[in-house]
Amino acid sequence: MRIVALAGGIGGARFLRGLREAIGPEDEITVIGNTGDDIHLYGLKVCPDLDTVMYTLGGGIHEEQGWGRTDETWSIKAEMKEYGVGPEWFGLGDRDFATHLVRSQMLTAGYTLSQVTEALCVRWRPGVRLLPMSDDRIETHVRITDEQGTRAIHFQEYWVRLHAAVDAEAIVPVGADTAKPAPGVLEAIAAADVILFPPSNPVVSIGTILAVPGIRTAVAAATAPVVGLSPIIGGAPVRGMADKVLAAVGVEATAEAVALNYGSRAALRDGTDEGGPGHREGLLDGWLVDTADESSVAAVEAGGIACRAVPLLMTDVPTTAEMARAALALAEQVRA
Ligand code: FO1
Repeated sequence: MRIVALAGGIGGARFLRGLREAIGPEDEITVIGNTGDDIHLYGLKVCPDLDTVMYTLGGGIHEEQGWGRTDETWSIKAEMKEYGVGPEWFGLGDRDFATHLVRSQMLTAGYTLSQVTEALCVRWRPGVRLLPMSDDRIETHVRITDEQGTRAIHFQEYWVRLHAAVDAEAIVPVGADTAKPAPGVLEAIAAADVILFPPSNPVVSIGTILAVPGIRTAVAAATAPVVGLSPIIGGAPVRGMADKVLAAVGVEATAEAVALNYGSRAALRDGTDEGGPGHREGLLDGWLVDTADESSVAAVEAGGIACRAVPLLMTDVPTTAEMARAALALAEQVRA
């Protein structure tokens, strides 16, 4: 079975580790990774979500933190500080720096981000095919208003420096409108037997991947069932700032609202989805909510999306593998 998963950072990576446990030897996973969180620092290209997936699946992740390398040291950061060179608020460790050096060196030599990611994965052997959503530069910016006025800042500054403490007014994936999907992305979606949306951020992770022209339409038109897992449990994100960025796009931070915002693919199939200006295709056939949100199942189903309530806290790999099995089982149930 060919499984395609769209993934952000920590939540996506942890889900994929469970998914890898849940599948058989003949199954294969292609991950389409978000690159909207990418940031250029010290002349280097840093790809937090691709690296988080690669390190998590490759056994090199700092487990408690969820990002960065295990057994990390911080000499370069301390040296940069002595030169007065920041940003101090973004933690790049020595071991992690090596990844950004190799990536940037290869990009400067003319390789694409897809080629570089493939090369980095030769070391990490993540057990999945990891594709960036695009080889083109895309950076998510967040519009905020604070004492300095209204301005757009990089997503990493919003999240890491400001801890999402200021309201997000708008989310803009800068560069997405003219970007192309990376080689293999549309082909993988078209050839998939199952498409999964892990419990990643629906706006700045999966939403950004879907913002690359062609990807949203390819998912909506895929022959494979599309099943998502809610990143919202009991009205709050399990981790991260999904509530803040959902508010910016006018969506309530509930498992039900996130599903209905992705929309149902049934409308497309039964012809009630007529298109027109501002039209967005529905994407989901199935949706998993946590047992804490069991009461939202009926409303999601009324929206044309098959819904089940199962435990969705990724406490360890076996529990996460159970979630993945539930997602694959739902995909079989909704297969047209
Ligand atoms: N998250 C933090 O909360 N603080 C950091 O200093 C930080 C540095 C960092 C460096 C490399 C990397 O790959 C990820 C890093 N993250 C850090 C995580 C990252 O900001 C976000 O969690 C993701 O971009 C959201 O998916």
